[in-house]
Amino acid sequence: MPDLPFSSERYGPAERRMAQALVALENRILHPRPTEDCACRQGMFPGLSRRGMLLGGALLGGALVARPARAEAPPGAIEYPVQPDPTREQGRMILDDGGYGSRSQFENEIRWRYPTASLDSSWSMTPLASGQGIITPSGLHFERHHGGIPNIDPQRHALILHGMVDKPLRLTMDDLKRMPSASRITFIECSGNGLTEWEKPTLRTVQGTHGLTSTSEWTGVRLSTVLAEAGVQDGAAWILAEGADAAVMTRSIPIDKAMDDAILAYAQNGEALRPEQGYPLRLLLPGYEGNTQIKWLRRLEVGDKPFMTREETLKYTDLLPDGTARQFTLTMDAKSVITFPSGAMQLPRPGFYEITGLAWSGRGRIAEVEVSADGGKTWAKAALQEPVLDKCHTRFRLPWVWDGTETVLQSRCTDETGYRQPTLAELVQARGTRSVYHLNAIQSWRIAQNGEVSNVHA
Ligand SMILES: Nc1nc2c(c(=O)[nH]1)N[C@H]1C(S)=C(S)[C@@H](COP(=O)(O)O)O[C@H]1N2
Ligand SMILES: [Mo]
Repeated sequence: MPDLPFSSERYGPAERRMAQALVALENRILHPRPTEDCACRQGMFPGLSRRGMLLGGALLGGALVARPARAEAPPGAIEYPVQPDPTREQGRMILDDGGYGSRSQFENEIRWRYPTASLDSSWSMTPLASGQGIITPSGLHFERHHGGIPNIDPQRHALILHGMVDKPLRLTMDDLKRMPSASRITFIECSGNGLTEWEKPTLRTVQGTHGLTSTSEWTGVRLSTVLAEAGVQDGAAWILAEGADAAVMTRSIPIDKAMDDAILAYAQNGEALRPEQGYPLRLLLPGYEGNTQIKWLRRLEVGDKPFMTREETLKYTDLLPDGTARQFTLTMDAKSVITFPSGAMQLPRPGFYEITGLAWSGRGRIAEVEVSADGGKTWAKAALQEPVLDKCHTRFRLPWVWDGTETVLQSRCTDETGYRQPTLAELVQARGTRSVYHLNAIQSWRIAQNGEVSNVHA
């Protein structure tokens, strides 16, 4: 395993091992790039090996993976014979898939598992490089589980609301679905997104450096509706949210956020939540760090102060140079990244490319994205693709002609509050070198003379 140059106190031995394992995993997943010149866009992307798909889907240390019956097809696809000329024979019949669709057997993007020591507790990352528009397919939404994925029967699941309320409630899934519903499209980002990138450019792909964020349309009941039903008492200021998984994950949520735009979500992209996203019920807190958005939600307790759980004292705090720590850093700062071209890709030759990527902010809409094609010396305004939504991934685009010389691509965004994404140097200046979470600095991709794209600190 390569020895990574993680020197500071930020990484303990366990984190160092994890990061090393992740680098090794990423290397094994990626096909060696074909050496010949390739004019097609397809050839610009790093290949996924079938072995890589297995590794990405599961594993570290020989664990067996459940494979579909027809093992030749990538996960989520069914293998069919390819017709020599599809205009000369009848196509296959409908409902061959049992009534629930699958993707093309030629598409093989998958989530990668972040190799934590235990298989029960890990992250998986969204393949942002191949994403289009702003919605993440449900099957590619990143995951973070502290105690595995519980399998919950919705008939037996209920949400308890108690504490500083006039009327404690026990709500079944049916009760919740009878209430007025609300939908919104919003991102979730784990505040650990990018944690390997503080000191050295470490992972090769944008999936590795930025894949702990995804966007879905979420539907459920506004938390304010349920709180109004229960009657919040004077002096209430925080709400404890608790999950029904083996981690019994708990976080304290300010009551203002609960009253503002929090949703008790039971649906994702038009269907029930995926089990990995918290089926049958999760707390959705637009713009807040992922950890607060409790999945498999079973209990809400209204109180007058934060509950000081493990995840807001030991974890999810940011140690500062003076020895104090930032705590309850709940709102995710504005961030952007170029997804094409991005790390481990190969530009076949000089000429026209459309640079594209994603920008998002926990504070509101993205107001502006600028792109630099000269390592930050000059910046051009990128076009923002509609829809540009509040607290949501926003797609940006900029036409670019590469002249074939070595250069560095960067993007930086500004949100509607005027906050602008910092450089890594500015972020370290403000936070010091001991933070793990909340890295939102500008990402740099170097284009080498031979067209290779790599992750650099510039
Ligand atoms: N009950 C429960 N809720 C949880 C977690 C968990 O382990 N258990 N992980 C949290 C973390 S750290 C993140 S980043 C988000 C991830 O949500 P996702 O898996 O739907 O992407 O869920 C949060 N909610
Ligand atoms: Mo997280």
